[in-house]
Amino acid sequence: MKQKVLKQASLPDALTAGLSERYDLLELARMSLADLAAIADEVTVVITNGEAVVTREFIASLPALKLIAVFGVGYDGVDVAAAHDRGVAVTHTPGVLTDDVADLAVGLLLATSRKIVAAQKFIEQDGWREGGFQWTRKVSGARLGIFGMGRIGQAIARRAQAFDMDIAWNGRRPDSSLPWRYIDDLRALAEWSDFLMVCVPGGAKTQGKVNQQILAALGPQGMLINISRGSVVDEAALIDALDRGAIAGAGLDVFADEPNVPAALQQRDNVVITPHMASATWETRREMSRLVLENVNAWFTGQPLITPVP
Ligand code: 8YV
Repeated sequence: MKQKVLKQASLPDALTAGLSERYDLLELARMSLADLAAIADEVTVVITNGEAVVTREFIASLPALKLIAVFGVGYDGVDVAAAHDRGVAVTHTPGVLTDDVADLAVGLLLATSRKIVAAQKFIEQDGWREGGFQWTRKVSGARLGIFGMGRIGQAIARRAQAFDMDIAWNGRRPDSSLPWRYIDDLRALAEWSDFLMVCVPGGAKTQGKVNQQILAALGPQGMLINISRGSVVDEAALIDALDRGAIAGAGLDVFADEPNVPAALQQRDNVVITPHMASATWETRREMSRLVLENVNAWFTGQPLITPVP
């Protein structure tokens, strides 16, 4: 008999198919509370994604649970402490998506500073016949402040070096093995930066860290780019800063309440928005799927997990 695996969030079709081949894959979205209760003590593995939430209560409702496999590098949606309290392992998909996220970060940086989306609208709305497009802001040689210098932050820094950008960063602690200047305080980093790039993980420790004060420090010429989690930025403060011209613009792949994007962040020529798609290329989604499947298979065959959350 196939083992029961519970799919708790949306996953790529190919991963769903791969899981269904080996396991009895149950979809939470198609189940009633009674359905769930009926199989709760047979579910040993839950698969979730980077956006969904796995609470302590949900973990408690599955007494046989042993593994939560996250399709994504960020696991801030999972109550990891609750999982570990219960002896439930958590895995994620680090590494394989680093390049894509860094690529989109640079894309948003360029699109925001050079107003690429507004420029396209300008042509489409026949503005060009009336005159030239507004001038924009230079990227090459500008100052890039990176908040969070993990794998993704470093990949962004390496790309930014090719643009001769001056790079500094802030994070939990300095790291002398890195070639980029550490600035001890986020506010000071924002003050120094032309572009502030948010790369820290989501979760309680970083909730609302980019607040009104940080945006004020970034200043009327500064631009904010966020490819991490919407929770890191105080979205109301960001909208207010944009309304008042307290910052010059923003490039955002993530939002506080996805998929709801405040109307106040839309239709602005100084804000570029994308639908949490930084890791969504065919190549990377295939690798992320492979890693999820390998972790689940490792669990069921008694092998060490490939990419456990520490
Ligand atoms: C995905 C992500 O969009 O890796 C992450 O943490 O947020 C993204 O790669 C997400 O996990 C897919 O649902």
